[in-house]
Amino acid sequence: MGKRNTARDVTGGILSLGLAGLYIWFLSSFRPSGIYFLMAGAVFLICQYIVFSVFALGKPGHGLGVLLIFLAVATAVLFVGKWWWWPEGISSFAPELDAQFTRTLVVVAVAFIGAQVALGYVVMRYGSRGKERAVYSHGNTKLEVTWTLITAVIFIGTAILGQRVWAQLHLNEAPEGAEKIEVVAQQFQWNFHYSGADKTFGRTEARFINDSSLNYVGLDPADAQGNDDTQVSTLAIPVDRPVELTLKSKDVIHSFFAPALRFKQDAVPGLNIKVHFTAQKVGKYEVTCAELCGQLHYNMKTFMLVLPQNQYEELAAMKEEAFKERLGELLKEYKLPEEQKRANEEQTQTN
Ligand SMILES: [Cu+2]
Repeated sequence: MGKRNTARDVTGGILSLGLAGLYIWFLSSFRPSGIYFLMAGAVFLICQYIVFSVFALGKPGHGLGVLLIFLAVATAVLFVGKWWWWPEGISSFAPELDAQFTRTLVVVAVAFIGAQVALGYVVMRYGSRGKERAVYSHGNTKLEVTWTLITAVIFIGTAILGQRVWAQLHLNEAPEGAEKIEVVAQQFQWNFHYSGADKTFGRTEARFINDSSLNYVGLDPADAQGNDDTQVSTLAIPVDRPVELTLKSKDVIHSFFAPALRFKQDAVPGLNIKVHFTAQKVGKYEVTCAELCGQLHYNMKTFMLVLPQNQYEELAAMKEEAFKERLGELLKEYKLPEEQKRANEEQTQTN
């Protein structure tokens, strides 16, 4: 790089940082979502590419190399900054799962940044306008054995570290006295089946399923044990008590995902998949379908109310009509964590 290019380098650097600042300001003040988020990202990248191509290191061929390095670092910054991150964890295993998530992310980040920076460097040094010619190498067995071994140790190591939480959630039986709720997924809604005051589920069968008469789960009208059962589209569970869900699907594969619980499990037609967890904080949380299940998949979402135990017991013992009415009231009463935060902020502002 010649001396006469320094001014160009500095100009390029300042322009690029300015663009990045503008981009971060735009994202944080307008919080664009979906297609607008993608469009803003594309415009930003194109502008950065132009800046790099024209100014970076005073050589047009270097633009791509610098862009690669910049992108790798910018990606890492987005993760470290945690601007788009998990909501607060409310399940007993959330801290362990978050620790495992961070460990995995760090390992992947080291590999990703290392590889992208190396690629950018090679593009700059040996690209079509670089001065040096690349030489062919047939590889180095010792090096390959070394990094394959290192990779294997790291990946198997992280898997062993994480398997305890995994087993606890998916393989172990639910603890004695767990509250049982059946979940029946369908295109495109969640149905939750409660056993009522007798704590015994009425018999269900596919031939009794009738959406127009609101019998989504297929309760057998002839079974007396089902008389006090309730079918609703919002999940209500007690706080600090193990809950066992039985996940079923009527049509295609869906996936029950409650980000605040750090919990995700597929619902597969023909299978009764039992899972269990304990929620530790009262409130209203989001539940969504995490498996692309059809045209209205995006709309397959609902809420989970984590209720104080006495409030839950009261609700769970109610007959269907009263249950639904009370659930509607509770849904209005409780707020999502971000709604609660906003309400608190407004409260402090008016005071
Ligand atoms: Cu779905």
